[in-house]
Amino acid sequence: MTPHFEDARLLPIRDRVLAGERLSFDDGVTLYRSTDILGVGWLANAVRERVNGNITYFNVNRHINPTDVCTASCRLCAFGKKARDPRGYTMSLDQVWEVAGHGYSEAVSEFHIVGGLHPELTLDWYCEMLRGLKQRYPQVHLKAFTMVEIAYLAKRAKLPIREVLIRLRDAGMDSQPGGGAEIFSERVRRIICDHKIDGSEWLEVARISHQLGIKTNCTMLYGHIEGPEDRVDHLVRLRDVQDETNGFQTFIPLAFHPANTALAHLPKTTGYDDLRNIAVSRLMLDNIPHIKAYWVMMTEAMAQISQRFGSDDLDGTIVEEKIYHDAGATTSQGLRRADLLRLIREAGREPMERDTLYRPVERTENAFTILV
Ligand code: V47
Repeated sequence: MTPHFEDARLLPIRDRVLAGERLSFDDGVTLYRSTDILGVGWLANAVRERVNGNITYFNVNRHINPTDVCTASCRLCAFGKKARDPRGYTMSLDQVWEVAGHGYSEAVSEFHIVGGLHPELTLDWYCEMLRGLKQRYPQVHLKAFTMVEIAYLAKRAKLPIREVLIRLRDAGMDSQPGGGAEIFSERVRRIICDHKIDGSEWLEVARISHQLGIKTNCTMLYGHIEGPEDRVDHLVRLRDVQDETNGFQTFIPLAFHPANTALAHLPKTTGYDDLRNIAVSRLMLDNIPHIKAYWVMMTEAMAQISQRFGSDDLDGTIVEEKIYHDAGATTSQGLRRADLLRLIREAGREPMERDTLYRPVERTENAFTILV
């Protein structure tokens, strides 16, 4: 049974979605311009249930940000600090290893590790950090370093991207998070993050990671100065790379949080736009298996509802989040496993704890087993 669509422009798109056909650039723009959120959401939910059934995934993870010192000064960011800024911090290796252990008794299955582009920390330092983590927490998956950090380390070490990835992988990097993609449009990028690698370079690092067998995530930062065409262009460029490599596991739309950034005059995104981004990305990214509703960014309430608008993953327990909280997020720093279970069950979905590679995890109180 299909619902009544208020927006007649959605009808040909509905036919293509139900026939399992790929949507075009223009379809994407139409979806973004439509205010028929229930129509767009219904279509996205149909795809979500086709791809992931009734399951909503989550994991038990911990974020680690070894430093917020950053040579870039992106207008979108409230996290990075200049090397001379007394508010900045850089952990020693011992501190990283110790912080990683806070909450370890809950049997964390993933460390999510990202940080600023530090002018002095070397590739060897990061390799030693990974080796030390693997030695101390051998069963924890290390999801570490955005494409931006990889490109920066390669530049500083004067090594090819591929070589840097191989060294990090050999030291223990198991996969990579999807951050730093922002929005690929050069016009927008020049304004919000002109110190970062450009969109083509971001995609090229991802391509090389995938060729080496390293799975990654991907993101899009929306709700600043981009338009619907910029969003669709971003999604289509990710979809094109995925056609080549099949290395992206999850897409995470990230709502811009303006507080404490150089773009603090911009308004926050609305609930409508947050839901629409989940839904449109589910519809456009027909070759990426998972759409994550990052609850820190969306709020727990919106992340929960988004499970009926295209998302099938709520991320994890996180424990200590810094990037969004520096930019004014009022959500909690972490959730307990029981909280995530409740958010999923009350939406009528079936919770499945996963590891970073989406293998089901079986858990006793303080330990877990990955079921292959
Ligand atoms: O790369 C930075 C964004 C990203 C702001 O891969 C901001 O599983 C909003 O990538 N307002 C980091 N966004 C977060 C991220 C992520 C989160 C959860 C899961 C995964 C994953 C990845 O946050 C940055 C940037 O795009 N960001 N500053 C800000 N003021």
